[in-house]
Amino acid sequence: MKIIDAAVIVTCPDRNFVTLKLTTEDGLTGLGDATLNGREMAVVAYLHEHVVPTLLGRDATRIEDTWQYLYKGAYWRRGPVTMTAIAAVDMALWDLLGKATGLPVHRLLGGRCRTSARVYAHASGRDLPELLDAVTAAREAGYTAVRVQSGIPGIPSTYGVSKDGTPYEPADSAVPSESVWSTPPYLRHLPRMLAAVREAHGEELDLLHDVHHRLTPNEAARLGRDVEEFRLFWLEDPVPSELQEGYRHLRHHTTTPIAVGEVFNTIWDCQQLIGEQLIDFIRTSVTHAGGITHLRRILFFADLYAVRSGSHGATDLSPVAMAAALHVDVSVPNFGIQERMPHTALTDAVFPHAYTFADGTMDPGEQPGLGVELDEELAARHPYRPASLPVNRLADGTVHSW
Ligand code: EZ4
Ligand code: CO
Repeated sequence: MKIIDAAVIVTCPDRNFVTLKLTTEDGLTGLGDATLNGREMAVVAYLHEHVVPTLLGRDATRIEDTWQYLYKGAYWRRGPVTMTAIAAVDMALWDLLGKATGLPVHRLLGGRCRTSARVYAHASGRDLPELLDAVTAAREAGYTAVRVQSGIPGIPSTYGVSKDGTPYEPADSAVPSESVWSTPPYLRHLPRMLAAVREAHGEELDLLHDVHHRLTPNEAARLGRDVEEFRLFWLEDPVPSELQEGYRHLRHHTTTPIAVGEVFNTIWDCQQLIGEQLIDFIRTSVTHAGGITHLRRILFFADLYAVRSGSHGATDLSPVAMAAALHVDVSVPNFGIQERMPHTALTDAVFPHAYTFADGTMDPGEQPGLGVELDEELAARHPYRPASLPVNRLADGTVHSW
């Protein structure tokens, strides 16, 4: 099953997506997501210049060998651009193998371990009443787990909160916009916010919260303790994770479950966090951590240490990635939960897909391969628009983690 063509398709159906499309000599096509939010064209260049020429003529069924070739063979290893490019190839090869064998990818991965994948919704509000309404809407839509974020008194704009009712999209400007941050009001606000949500919505709903890398290990330890009584499902990215040993301090001070990993690209980025049992959930995504092949390697390693999956599922991962994540979710033993931010109707029209949502869960479906197609004509009518993630500063101008 020789690869005879590799096309890189960039489209912006309400937001930017990069898709790799491989074609084999028998006319089968496989899709992979290569979207790296705010750095799309860097991956496009990597694919065009360094990956596509090595794919032509290659046997599409040699998935592991192709992964090793692109990773070890490249000499320069790791990093988001490289690993996203490798991920796209890997996803497309699994898609092709599924189509060639007539099997959905989850069956190639060993078959279902569960009926479907539980997902969590995002709920946000500029203030608490708006947040409580958003949680109500998520529950009415069937979700049993909700990520809660709200505006913080004293801070002009906050990460994770949508503006004027439109779906949250942080990549809001060609040149990065700037936001302002202050940790003390946040640390005061969060326990109050969670108390209000518990008061209004009771104890059964699973609650998650994303700190987005903004605290020091000691600030995070204090926050973890302060919110223990609200029994979070997880506290996400409390500390910038370049400092893996920073999580040891946090871990020793709180039983609040910790989720980390959406910015990781390889198993080596989370080796210590998992091996020392410093986290409860690993959030590596299929697109940014080397594809289905490498994500499974991370999850099997995590299973040894009772760390469960919590795959990143923001709108900046395309429907191809969502499908690939769901095939992994239903087939790994240590699935935890899957993030879901619904794509717009236009994005869904560009990427018609077999996966479905019902009763707070998603299912990859039973179509051969990943179960996603790309409407190239519609995609071409929505060309790339540069968009960057914001940069964050403290009030005195110091650059802070966003
Ligand atoms: O900010 O995917 O948990 N989800 C997140 C995301 C990230 C974006 C960055 O591109 O933190 O919304
Ligand atoms: Co996050």
